[in-house]
Amino acid sequence: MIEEAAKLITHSRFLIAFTGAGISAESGVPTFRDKGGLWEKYKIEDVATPEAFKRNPGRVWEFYKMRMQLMKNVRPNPAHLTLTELENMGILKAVITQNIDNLHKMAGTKTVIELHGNIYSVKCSNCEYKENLLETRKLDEFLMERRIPKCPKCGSFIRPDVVWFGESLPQETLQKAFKLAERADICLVIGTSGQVFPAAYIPYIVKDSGGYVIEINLKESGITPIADLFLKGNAGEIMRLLLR
Ligand code: BV8
Ligand code: ZN
Repeated sequence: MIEEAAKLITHSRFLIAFTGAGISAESGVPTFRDKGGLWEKYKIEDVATPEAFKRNPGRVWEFYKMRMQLMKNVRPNPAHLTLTELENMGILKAVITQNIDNLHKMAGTKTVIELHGNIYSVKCSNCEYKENLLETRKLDEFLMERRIPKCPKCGSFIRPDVVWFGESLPQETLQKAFKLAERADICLVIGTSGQVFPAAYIPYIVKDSGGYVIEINLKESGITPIADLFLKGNAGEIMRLLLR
C-alpha cells in the first residue's frame, strides 16, 4: 500500500494536500472530535460562533488565548516537514488546511491556504482593522492583557480572525482552494474527520474532476468512502515512509 502510494505521489504532476487537526496531533496540538478532543471540553456554541462572542466575548477569548498559549511549545512534525520537502521537489503545489495552528507555515511550506484563518491573526468585530500578532511581535503583550482587547481604530472588541461555525469562509480563499482541487491529479487527505463543510468538499471536487484521493488517518473518516487508497496510521510516521 505505502509503496503504491509513494510511487503515485512521486509521479504526480499536480499534488495537493488537504489537512485537518490530525496532522498536528503528533506535535501535541489537541484535535476536536477525537477522545479527549477540544469539543469534549468546550461546547462549540459557547466558544466558536459569532453569537457566543456577542454573548460572552471573555469566554471566547479565554478559549483562544488558551490555544495561543499552548502553541508556544509546539513545533511541526515529520508530516508537516515532508509536505515542505514535496513542495521543494516541485511535486506538491499547495497545502489546503482547516487548521489555524500555523504549523504548515512554520514547517516552511510556501503555498498554504488557511481555510479557517490563523490563530495569530486578530481583527476588529466592527471595522476593517486586522493584525497578525507574530508579525507585530505583540503576542506576549496580548496574552498578558486580561481585559478584552479593543480596536485601536474604532474601539470595538477585537476578535480572533478565524472562521466560526455559521460564518462564511472568505470567498476568494475558498474559490482558490476549489480551483486547485479541480486541477489536482492527486489529493493527500491527512488527519481530518471530514465533517466540516464547505472545507470537506475539497476531496470530492478532486474526485469529480478525475483525480485520485489518498487518505492518511488513524481511523476511517467522512472522506474514506471516496478514498482510492487509505493508509491507516499516524500522519508523521506514514508521511516519513512515503519519502523514504
Ligand atoms: C458555512 C476554525 C455558510 C476555528 C472551524 C454543508 C455545506 C456547507 C455548510 C454546512 C453544511 N452542513 C453543515 C454546515 C454548517 C457548518 C458545518 O460544517 N457543520 C458541521 C459540523 C455539520 N459549517 C459552517 O458553519 C461553515 N460555514 O457553512 O458558511 C453559512 C453562513 C451562514 C449560515 C449558514 C451557513 C464554517 C465552519 C468553520 C468552523 N471553524 N475552525 C477554530 O479552530 O477554533 S472548524 C473545526 O473543525 C476545527 O477548527 C477544524 O478546523 C475543523 C475540522 O476538524 P478536523 O480538522 O477534521 O478535526 P477533527 O478533530 O474532527 O478530526 C481529527 C481527525 O484526525 C480524526 O479523523 C482522527 O482520526 C485523525 N487523527 C488524529 N490523530 C491523528 C489522526 N490522523 C493521523 N495521524 C494522527 N496522529
Ligand atoms: Zn475597529
